Amino acid sequence: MQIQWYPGHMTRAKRKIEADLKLVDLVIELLDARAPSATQNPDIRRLSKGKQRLVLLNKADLADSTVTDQWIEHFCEEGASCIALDSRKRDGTDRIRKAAETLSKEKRERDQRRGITGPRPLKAMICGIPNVGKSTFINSMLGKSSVKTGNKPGVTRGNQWINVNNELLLLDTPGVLWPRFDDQKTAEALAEIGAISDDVFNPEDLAICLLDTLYRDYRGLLLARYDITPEKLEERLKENEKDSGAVLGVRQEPLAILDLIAVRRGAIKKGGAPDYARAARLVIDDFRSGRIGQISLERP
Ligand SMILES: Nc1nc2c(ncn2[C@@H]2O[C@H](COP(=O)(O)OP(=O)(O)OP(=O)(O)O)[C@@H](O)[C@H]2O)c(=O)[nH]1
Ligand SMILES: [Mg+2]
Repeated sequence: MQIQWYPGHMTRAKRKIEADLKLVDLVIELLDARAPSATQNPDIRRLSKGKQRLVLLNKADLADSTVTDQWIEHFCEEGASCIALDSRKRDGTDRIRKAAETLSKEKRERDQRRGITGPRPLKAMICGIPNVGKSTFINSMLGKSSVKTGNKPGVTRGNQWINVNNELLLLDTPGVLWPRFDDQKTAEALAEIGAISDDVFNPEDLAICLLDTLYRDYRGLLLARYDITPEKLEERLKENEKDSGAVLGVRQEPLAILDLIAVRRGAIKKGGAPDYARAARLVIDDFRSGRIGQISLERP
């Protein structure tokens, strides 16, 4: 499956991020805890070189906590500060504030010594790909819903300063991706977690990719969610093989599982054929909202 998505507003947003980087003491980059590698924007990495960086693994409530711990270790080994969190809650805010203060202390003291500034608030830019939870995170730091959030990519459209208190200013930015995904595994993960507009890929193809990953890494959770026993799956695989013969190059299990999900959830068209498009959307939604379980798509 080929996926690319780089709408024009992202080019403008990237330019604005580049310009505003000069104004901040540090960059707080939100990654999705379920796919911390796929959700790292190489352009932002490049533009913010030389800036202090705090990595937040957001939506950790949806990810496999054992794998998240491995990612934290991985980022720490790289020399970054890294904290996992669920932005909809407020329990991580103190830790994050302290980490931001520690990271920017030296620069702010240096600026003051050079007479560039007097005592002033810490200024941090919040960046990350679309829908990763940047605005939700800012609201949690504020303790109230002040900036607009929404469960689709592209909610925030311009940079906006938020005064958390007189000591901390956060810059909310629009989610940006990069012009070409060299690796389609990255593009698939981005689509699976909802960072890419649902209009630019075929949900059935995406659901098959997702089911393939889940069947490999989280078989127990997947089969339990849809009441699929190994016997039922075996039976379905045999029926499908009889009907169509094995399709070369395509793993049969994800297809058979999608069939069984369609039946189980009543995603059936008039005439009795499975409604694959509906079943696919259902699986993708279940995954995105954590109903299949806590799942990580990538390991360090
Ligand atoms: N489960 C879970 N959902 C979250 C978390 N953080 C944010 N969300 C949800 O993710 C969706 C996107 O959140 P936003 O804060 O609008 O994301 P954004 O990064 O600002 O998105 P853009 O402005 O489009 O770039 C919303 O439905 C949030 O409720 C989290 O830690 N856990
Ligand atoms: Mg936003």
